[in-house]
Amino acid sequence: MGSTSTLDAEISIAKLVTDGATTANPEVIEWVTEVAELTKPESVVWCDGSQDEWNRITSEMVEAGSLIPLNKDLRPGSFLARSHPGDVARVEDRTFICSENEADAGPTNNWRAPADMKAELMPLFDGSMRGRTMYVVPFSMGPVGGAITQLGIEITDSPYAVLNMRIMTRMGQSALDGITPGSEWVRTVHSVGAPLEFGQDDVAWPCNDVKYITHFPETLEVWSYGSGYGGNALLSKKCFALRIASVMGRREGWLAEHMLLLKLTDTVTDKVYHLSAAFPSACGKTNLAMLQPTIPGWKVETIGDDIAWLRPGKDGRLYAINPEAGFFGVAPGTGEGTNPVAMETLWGNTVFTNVALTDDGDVWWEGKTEEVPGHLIDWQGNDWTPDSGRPSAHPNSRFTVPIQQTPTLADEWFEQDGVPLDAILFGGRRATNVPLVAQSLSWQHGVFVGATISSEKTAAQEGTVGELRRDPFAMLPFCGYNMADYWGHWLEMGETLGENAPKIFQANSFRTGAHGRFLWPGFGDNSRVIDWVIRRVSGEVEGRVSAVGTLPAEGELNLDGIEDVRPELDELFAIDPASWLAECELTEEFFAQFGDRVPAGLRAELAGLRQRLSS
Ligand code: OXD
Ligand code: MN
Repeated sequence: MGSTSTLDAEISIAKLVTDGATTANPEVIEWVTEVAELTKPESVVWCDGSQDEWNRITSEMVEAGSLIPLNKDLRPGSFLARSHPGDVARVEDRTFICSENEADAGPTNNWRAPADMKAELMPLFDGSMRGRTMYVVPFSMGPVGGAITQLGIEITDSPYAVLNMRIMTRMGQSALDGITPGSEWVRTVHSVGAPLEFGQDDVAWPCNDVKYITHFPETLEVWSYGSGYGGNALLSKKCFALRIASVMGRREGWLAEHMLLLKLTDTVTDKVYHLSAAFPSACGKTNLAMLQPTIPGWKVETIGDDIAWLRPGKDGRLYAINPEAGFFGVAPGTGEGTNPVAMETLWGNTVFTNVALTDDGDVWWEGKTEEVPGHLIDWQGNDWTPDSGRPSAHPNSRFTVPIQQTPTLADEWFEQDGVPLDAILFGGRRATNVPLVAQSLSWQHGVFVGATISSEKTAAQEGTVGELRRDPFAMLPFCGYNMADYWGHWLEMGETLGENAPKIFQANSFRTGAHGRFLWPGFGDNSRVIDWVIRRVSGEVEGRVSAVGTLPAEGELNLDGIEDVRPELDELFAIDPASWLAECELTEEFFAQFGDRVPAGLRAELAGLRQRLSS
């Protein structure tokens, strides 16, 4: 009797999957059926990415109290979501790389054996979608059919995740049609872990105290449980486009990077250049992605703000795409003064999460405007006034917005096979040592520079102020395999590219002088740094060689209009051998945790740096 009803239930779940299926690919149907049989949803929806679907899901969520529609005159087509207060950010301590061998995950990742992790996860996913709709979300990272593009499917029980995936990826039927029998694609499963048993009422933001963000690089799978938030739930982003893709890239000879991507046009010669840049969080990455130059002669256009995939093209150069289709940006600190382009981008069609609500049905966050509203509803739904003594928006509150709304979007975002890269920039937030800009002495030296990126801890972070936090290639939480092997892969890419390799630079606009005063104005004036970088690439300027790289020679950095910075130049570019040598000790300690997997080339670079500093 019992086994007959189990069989009946399985048949009806399989029927739920096949009834609405919009593909005939048996591999997809089989996988979706397996996940449905495990998670036991009430219904299954195959998403097509259409406007109708968007309208239907947003209406259902508004009806259910999970989305607040914003004032249609002020912010058309836009919504506010408020998360559970315990589900507001990525959970790095619950993020796991489940490679067969622990050493392949490396010392900077949490590791679990794949079989052990599956054994731990399956009971949690068993019935986790009861009473909910299971959405099947096919998506393309990059233009469908492009040379660098990859495809995936996210199964999720979160309609909030579906809406965000529609903004962040090319989601829908054409992606699904690209997944053909035998082709490679990434399988991702997401459940908020909040089944609705026996018709129980839902809450506005379902999630679970228990969270798992797990990656299976050998089988190209992601399983995420318990969180509805950002990088934990939009599995195309950090999970696929960085952690899984970095492993695919190593296997197949390309790179998945935590980099923004810019198009730069010299308006005098019309010559076009492309630059990608890796920055740890809180180092002005979004502002640089939407840079408004303060010097004439350059048009700067946005291709990407967070992730770039880089692959050698037929001509031997390194080509780049932004695999994403939207921005999932941090709201606080984004304002008319700091990033007018982002503010214009957010005119409508935006999902806001954990920002404050104004009395006229618009959104606000700290830094949006200089004038602070007299009354708001804060991110937790409570009344707020300027003397409440707490921020109105969560510090990690976000906007999700289609990239195509960016006024500075480059046509090259649509480019099927990507753009050729001329320069790669590594940034950090360093009060000391690191000069405003330096070109690496070779590709190998550039990889050493990327591998040793660091930021000084600020008062907002745990640990001692001034202590260095290493964030190699800004990939510390995002590299899906052993970080030392990743450096090795970068070195191999350099060998493949040879003379065609982009030039590598390091930049730091956070150097301070006496009393912690910033020496460089930053923001739009970073166009002056980029101007020098490109003039180095084109061979227009010579630079001067120093122990840590090639610096701008006297007069090469364009300071027109900010002549008051001139007296700071010595300090901005000062290289103090003693403190650099002390930093080399720390680099040696940092490398030591990777044991003999550190490529010999990087050890040679450390030795070379010490020698140059001592001579
Ligand atoms: C992001 C991050 O959200 O890097 O982009 O954490
Ligand atoms: Mn990021």
